[in-house]
Amino acid sequence: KEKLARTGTGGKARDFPDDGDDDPDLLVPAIPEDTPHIVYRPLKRTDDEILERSREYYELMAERRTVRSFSQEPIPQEVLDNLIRTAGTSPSGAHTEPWTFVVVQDQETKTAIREIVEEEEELNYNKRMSRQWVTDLKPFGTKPLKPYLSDAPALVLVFRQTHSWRDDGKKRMHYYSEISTAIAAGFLLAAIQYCGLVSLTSTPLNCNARLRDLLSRPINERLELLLPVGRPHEEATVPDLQRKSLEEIMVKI
Ligand code: IYR
Repeated sequence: KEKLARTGTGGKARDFPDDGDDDPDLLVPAIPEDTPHIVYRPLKRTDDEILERSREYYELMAERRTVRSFSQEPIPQEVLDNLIRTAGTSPSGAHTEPWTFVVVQDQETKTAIREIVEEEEELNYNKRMSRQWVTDLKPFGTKPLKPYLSDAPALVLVFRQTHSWRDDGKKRMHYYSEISTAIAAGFLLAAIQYCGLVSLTSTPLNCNARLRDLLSRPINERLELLLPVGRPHEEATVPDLQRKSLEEIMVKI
């Protein structure tokens, strides 16, 4: 009855996540059904503290800028570990944690990534992207040449796992893997900003298969983002952009 109630093609409502096919021997949740629920009582803060913290966090995040020119100064391994730990605290559909963060510090691998991305971007800018798209990017000064990919001390490649496998070898569904991975990437960008480093939110077009192979990732993983992480180059500049005002982005009802 529940399935019939969903309208549209194949009995599935639009907005309904891919929920797989019911396998009669698999109607056992991937996480134990009898998982206990425990009391959650985080530190209680006063309204004044909450107000002060909301202001401070906004001011910190408003300072974040995408940087396209990086210093080669290395960053401590423990910092990278903590950034990825933070990204891993993100919420996810049915707690599937559908992400893998590949952190590349090895110079040869960074150079190999740069070569693949530059080769594809050359085609993107000259053939695959529309003239309108290329025109719209002009104010940002982006180019097919990407020195930051070999200069930045670390590259974080964010992969989305479309599904995984249970211990018994059966397929495990990853519901809402796109939005879950996007939220985790947001946590990561916020953590990078909080600790005082910078990043570039890049989405290399058409590089998925080649980078997945280079980094030996399995076929259930898809590259969503490539983030150089480090300190800005001393001469780094950013375009003088303004953000939309609160009134433009918020509707109060
Ligand atoms: N991926 C290309 C093009 C690009 C597209 C958008 I939309 C941007 O905001 C920035 C760049 C590149 O990295 O150059």
